[in-house]
Amino acid sequence: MNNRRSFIKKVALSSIILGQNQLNAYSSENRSAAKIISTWSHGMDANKIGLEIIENGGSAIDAVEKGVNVVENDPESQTVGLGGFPDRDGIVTLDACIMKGDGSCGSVAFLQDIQNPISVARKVMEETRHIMLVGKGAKKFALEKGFTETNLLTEKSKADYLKWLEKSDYIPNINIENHDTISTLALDLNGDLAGACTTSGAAWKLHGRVGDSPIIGAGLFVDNEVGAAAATGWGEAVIRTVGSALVVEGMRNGLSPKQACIQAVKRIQQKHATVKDLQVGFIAIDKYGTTGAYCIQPGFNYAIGENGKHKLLDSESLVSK
Ligand code: SD4
Repeated sequence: MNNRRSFIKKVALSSIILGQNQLNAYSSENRSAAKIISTWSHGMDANKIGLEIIENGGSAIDAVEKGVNVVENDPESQTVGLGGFPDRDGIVTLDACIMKGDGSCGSVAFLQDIQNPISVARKVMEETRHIMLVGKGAKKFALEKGFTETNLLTEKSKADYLKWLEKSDYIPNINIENHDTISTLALDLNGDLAGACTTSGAAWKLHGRVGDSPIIGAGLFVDNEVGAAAATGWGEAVIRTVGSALVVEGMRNGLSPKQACIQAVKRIQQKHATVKDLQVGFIAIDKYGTTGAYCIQPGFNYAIGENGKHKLLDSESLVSK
């Protein structure tokens, strides 16, 4: 080999090695120790439990499940689990899904009388060859796995339902009864990502309606190679645009988590004649622990936990205040 050729080869090789080293340095410098992000103010409660798990070396999947369990168990939270608003027939039906960064996932939809749908979804993921169970089958599976039957309709939600029945208007209120799904995303010390999304869905929905929250790719998507994203808000708009997968693909193509959330919100805008009465919010985290969020209407907030501390942030929105 002539000298010039061998010199060029050596330079090319060393720059590949240097490039790789720089990349590694970038990864480790940018990797947050452990981080968790959740939708809405009740995300603070989920994050407190979840962050403790990952900061003590536990897994992201445990953090997101145990975190959202807190909100599912809270009767005051009228959009998730126990105390969730019923559908227009007065029946509480729950949707949830869970996903790990390696692509494993589980989901339940139209589940009734079981307080912790996210934990049932985790059992579907870990103990079956399937991804999604719905309705009676999901409940049967949950009971077989030791979950107990619970009346989820609290006196408070029943009273709200009876009041709604007086007029039976079906006009979703932005930022009120339709948009408090708890979605939590976590990055653990091992560098693994996981996400969970659980809800009683849109209040006063048609009996049988399923939203985006149990649909992998719509309500939630997680990929260890890139990042994770989750949605809250009007599920029909999120399903139509495969919202959370779109956010993750945006990050895969080089967008920051926030830019990727903006892109997904703009896609929703493109696909709807108007976003005047529509609220959707996205949260995202990349594999280095950088987080971002974006929504259509002002009023969406999200919680972040890292380094033993917690904060609640207002999301920027497409529509200005
Ligand atoms: C749904 N995305 O069922 C959910 C609604 C939500 O509190 O965010 N609910 O469409």
